[in-house]
Amino acid sequence: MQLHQFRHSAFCEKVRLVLAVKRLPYTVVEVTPGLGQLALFRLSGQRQVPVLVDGSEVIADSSAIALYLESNHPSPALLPADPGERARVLLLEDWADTALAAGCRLALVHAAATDPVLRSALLPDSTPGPLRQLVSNLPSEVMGSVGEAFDSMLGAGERQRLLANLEQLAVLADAQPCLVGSSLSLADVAVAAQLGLLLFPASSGAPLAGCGVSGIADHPLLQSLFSWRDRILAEVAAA
Ligand SMILES: N[C@@H](CCC(=O)N[C@@H](CS)C(=O)NCC(=O)O)C(=O)O
Repeated sequence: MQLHQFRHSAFCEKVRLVLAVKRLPYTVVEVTPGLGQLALFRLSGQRQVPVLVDGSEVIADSSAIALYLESNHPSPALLPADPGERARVLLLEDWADTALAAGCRLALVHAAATDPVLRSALLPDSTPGPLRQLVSNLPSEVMGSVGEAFDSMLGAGERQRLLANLEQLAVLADAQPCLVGSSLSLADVAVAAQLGLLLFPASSGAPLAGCGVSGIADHPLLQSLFSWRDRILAEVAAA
């Protein structure tokens, strides 16, 4: 199988985690934003990553890919057999992919506007050195006003809502090792993948690993949530 991806996309991380749990071998095709997405459009009829190619099958969208892998490689299962638990997993997956994803993405973009290390590290690996340098050296006055523009997108209310939801998630993760039932599910994988935008895990490599959105990555009430996330990633790696 081939996974067409952006390395630091949370939706691509979600698919990599599903592939790892199921111990499926695959190769990665790093898509260049812009030009590379034209080729992706020709391949899949749309321009977003992730896209999985399995022989003649071309599947776009992380949830569609997860369901495809679940039906073709059912063991180990990431969707519970019990209908009630399965419904809770699918609802949590959808929340992670929509509201949580939007909040995490805006929080990260806002943080990158004011943090040159984060900004440069998030550029695709194929970015030429001089351009990378230029982006990281953008004057702080310019980036400050970009930060203000993002402030109006991620208003105080949005940030408060993200924080409130993360605090509830921390309570849930403190109460039980997995979000639904007693074993790892697609809900854990989808949530863990999005949390990677707020505090980059070790697998992001230098210099991103350990970097994150200040005020969230270092929030005292959320430390147990990030530890839970690290435990989920360790469980996937050991699968
Ligand atoms: N619902 C999709 C969302 C995928 C998505 O938002 N992909 C982003 C990267 S994180 C993308 O390809 N953005 C480029 C674009 O929209 O042109 C999924 O679950 O896979």
